[in-house]
Amino acid sequence: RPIGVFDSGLGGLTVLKEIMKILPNENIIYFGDTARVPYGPRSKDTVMKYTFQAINFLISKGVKAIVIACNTATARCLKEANEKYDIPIIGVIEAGARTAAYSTKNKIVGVIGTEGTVRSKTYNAEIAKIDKDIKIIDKACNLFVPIVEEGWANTEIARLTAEKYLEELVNEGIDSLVLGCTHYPILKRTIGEYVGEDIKLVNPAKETAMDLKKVLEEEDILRKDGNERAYYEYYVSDIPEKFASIATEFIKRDIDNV
Ligand code: DGN
Repeated sequence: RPIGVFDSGLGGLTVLKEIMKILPNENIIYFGDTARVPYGPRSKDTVMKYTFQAINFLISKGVKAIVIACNTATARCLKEANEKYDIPIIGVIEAGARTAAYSTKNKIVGVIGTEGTVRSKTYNAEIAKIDKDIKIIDKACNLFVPIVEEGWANTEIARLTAEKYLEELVNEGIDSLVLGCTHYPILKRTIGEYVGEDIKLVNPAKETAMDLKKVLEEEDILRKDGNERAYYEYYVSDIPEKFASIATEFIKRDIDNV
């Protein structure tokens, strides 16, 4: 049976990419709610309603486990999803929080994400579970998502925007920065150039893929090396005009079976 990967739109393809690398044998069904993106500014109830609809859709496709690749949806309703459904459902925040908590040396961590993610304080709570002495400086970086979708990740506009949002975090002395939104790994170079080499950028997608592997092993539902190649299917609730260009930017490979 396949794995389901869900995101509010196409940003979750950055997470899918990491899952494909770490679990190359797994069949995957991706669902992006492109008709209703962004989830960032929406209320908890609305994000939960949309997320449960997405989970129901993936379950109707026969998935054995689900990754909520969206930080906003994870922040708003991962807990509720796990209470409601029987199959394993994991989000992206625990993995990102854990990586940041173990990588910081001076115990000052930056967290950036959408309004919904930052307001929910889910990263803060997860980091505090590991080490309550870690100081967190968080910031909603609302312009990053449209900048990435416009294909401007490596431009002067992106650099100036990064400076505007991140100056305060750098001045506060963070030594790790969680890229707490699916789109932000695309800005890694621009952000890295601005904050400098001494600040570690944490991409929760990588650790999430490792977590997924662990869950599949524990549940004994890992797909063993088969003769057949893994298949990937993509579903979206709307085909945006710029679907192809945005999708390839996120996943760096051709997208078929949409
Ligand atoms: N996928 C969302 C997230 O990771 O928070 C970003 C896009 C959005 O819904 N605003």
